[in-house]
Amino acid sequence: VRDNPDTLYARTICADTPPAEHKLSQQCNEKVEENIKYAFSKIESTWDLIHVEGEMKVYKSEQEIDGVVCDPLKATHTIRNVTSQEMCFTFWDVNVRMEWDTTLDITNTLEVLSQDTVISHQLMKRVWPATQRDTCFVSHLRKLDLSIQNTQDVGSWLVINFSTEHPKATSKCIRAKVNVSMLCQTFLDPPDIPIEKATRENLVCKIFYVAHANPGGWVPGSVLRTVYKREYPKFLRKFSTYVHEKCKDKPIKW
Ligand code: 18C
Repeated sequence: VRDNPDTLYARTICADTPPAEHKLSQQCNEKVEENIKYAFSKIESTWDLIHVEGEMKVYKSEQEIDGVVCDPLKATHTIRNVTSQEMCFTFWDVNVRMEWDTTLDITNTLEVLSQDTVISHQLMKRVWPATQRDTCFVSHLRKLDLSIQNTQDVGSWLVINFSTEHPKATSKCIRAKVNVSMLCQTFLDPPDIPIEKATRENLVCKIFYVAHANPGGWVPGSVLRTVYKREYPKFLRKFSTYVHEKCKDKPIKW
């Protein structure tokens, strides 16, 4: 079974608590599977390493759709002292998004579909000379069960942010389309320490972040690639520090 990647990925979505049902459940399930594949797919020769900073590595794969730069971005990172749940919950929690996402002017929650799924409408900061962009996307938090992969992790979580339409999502901006995911796994260091004895010092969190973004209209490719090369590492740095600081004096959330 473990040699068949499709079986492997399909089995990973069976978490212990089933996610809540709502009108976009089916689409969430499909996007969860798709993004688990993206997270664990090997970095092939089509990917360029564009940034290295300690444990953080950021890759892009050059892609244009109808002349518009839509480069998929993939980043891996490892940070200490936090769990996968703490990382993913914070990434998903709209109440704190403006505290770490410095690319945004506004985030608005248009609809709460369930306790783990919301629809967000966001205005991004304008980058001269391009027209301002907005996004409207479903944001879904999911606990995973990766035991079939026989990894040593003690907990794995995923957030997916994928574009949708909503009647309340109105603006004069150009609508960008996104399919973004953050998958995190918690490991213990040393690996054989009993989980009930673990402190924050024993936590290691591995992060897989993948972004597929279509700017929704032409922007100068060189400007976009320059902005991406600066903004994605900045986001990973800022977000990791934010979660680290926020959790350091709190009980561990497994
Ligand atoms: O994942 C992140 N944030 C999530 C929660 O907000 C969510 C957001 C996804 C957006 C993904 C990027 C969409 C890009 C659309 C194209 C914009 C074109 C702009 C024209 C530029 C010439 O999942 C963290 C996302 C970190 C994103 C980094 C790259 C985004 C670049 C867009 C630039 C806009 C602001 C730049 C800030 C400049 C400050 C002076």
